[in-house]
Amino acid sequence: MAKKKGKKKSSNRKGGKKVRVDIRRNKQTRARDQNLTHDLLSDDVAAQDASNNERFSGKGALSRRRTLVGVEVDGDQFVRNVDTEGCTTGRVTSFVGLNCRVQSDENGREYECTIRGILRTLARDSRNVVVTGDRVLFRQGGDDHQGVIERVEPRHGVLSRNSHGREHILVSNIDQVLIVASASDPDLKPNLIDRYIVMAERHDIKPIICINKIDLVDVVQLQSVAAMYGRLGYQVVLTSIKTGCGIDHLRQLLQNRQTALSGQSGVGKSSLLNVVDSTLNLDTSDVSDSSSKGTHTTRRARLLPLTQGGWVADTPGIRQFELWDISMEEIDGYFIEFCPFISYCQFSSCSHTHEASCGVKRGVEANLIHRSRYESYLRIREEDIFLWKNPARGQS
Ligand SMILES: Nc1nc2c(ncn2[C@@H]2O[C@H](COP(=O)(O)OP(=O)(O)OP(=O)(O)O)[C@@H](O)[C@H]2O)c(=O)[nH]1
Ligand SMILES: [Mg+2]
Ligand SMILES: [Zn+2]
Repeated sequence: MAKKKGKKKSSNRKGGKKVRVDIRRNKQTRARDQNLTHDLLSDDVAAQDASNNERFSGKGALSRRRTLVGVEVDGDQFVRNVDTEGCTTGRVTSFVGLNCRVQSDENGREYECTIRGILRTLARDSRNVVVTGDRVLFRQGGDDHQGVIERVEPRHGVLSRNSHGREHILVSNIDQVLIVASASDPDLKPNLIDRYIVMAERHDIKPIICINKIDLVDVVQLQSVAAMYGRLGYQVVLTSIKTGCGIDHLRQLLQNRQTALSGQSGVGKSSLLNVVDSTLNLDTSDVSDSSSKGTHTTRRARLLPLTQGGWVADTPGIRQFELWDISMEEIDGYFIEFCPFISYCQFSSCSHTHEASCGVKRGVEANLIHRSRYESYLRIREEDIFLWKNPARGQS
């Protein structure tokens, strides 16, 4: 079976380990070669990068090294040992400029935190030192509402996208993605649902499909599409904020989980969250997304606590998510029902498009693979080819 997706990462923390690290800031060339104010105003991620490149001393190209003790997790993340005395655990809920907001597990209060410099030094990628959704250990500062992040715990369920050829993590520790579509106004688009499923599968995050505004149609019309996803093993919930149908079920699905919401503008994501938890009070007439469609300018993710327990991530970047970080060759691996058929393809590199002897195409002809799903596959590939030929479009 030619399943091409990456292996799921499991946390594997073994003993302490000493590592020697370079202290980066003394290796910079010229101080203040970036327009920090402009970056801050236009893009908080770029501003973080800019601040990392700032040089505060006049020592030129001197390099310092320091030994740290900690634990390497899957060879990917280094979790340094910290004196936990006086530290509190918390969750990063958003970024404000260069600081992040952390909600304390201990008292539920929000703290504005800076990031300990050594964490930037240790990070493989300066963009992802601390991201929304991170579980952190922080030390309360002099002011009642301030603190310093000392350590970032190993992440799971990371949603990211490719930005200028580098991974940009939008939000971490996501347990599930709620893919919201609407039965009507805007019309139901299974292709869009499939794109979001591919995104969820790519990141090893459980997708849940929510079809909203069912008050606008005869529910019988939705049965075939709900059954199609149900047969694939995906959970489907049909909802309406007008009739209240499915809302209890949705509330239950979101409880005590960290959920990212995805879906086209206007399908009712904010409206649904408002009825699930009336304290959220989200703006439901926000159409700013449609005007900035395709520009990928918004990079800030926000994590909102639910009264009944659990968190929801409202991320403009996820809403407009396109499959920038997925290569054409791996797409078939994320259509989970294709997998048994791929082994019947004559060529291991089969694209399941024009090849004569293709297991997937035979599966479609025998109605074992739903035609709508196969068409989504073809469409995603086509768009991918377009991006490959027009790489500028893939930059965000
Ligand atoms: N008839 C009907 N209308 C709904 C339902 N849910 C939401 N709406 C309406 O759909 C419109 C858009 O809802 P929003 O909640 O703003 O949609 P959104 O998905 O958050 O949109 P963006 O924030 O732009 O991404 C609003 O006018 C809502 O009142 C529903 O179940 N039935
Ligand atoms: Mg909204
Ligand atoms: Zn094939």
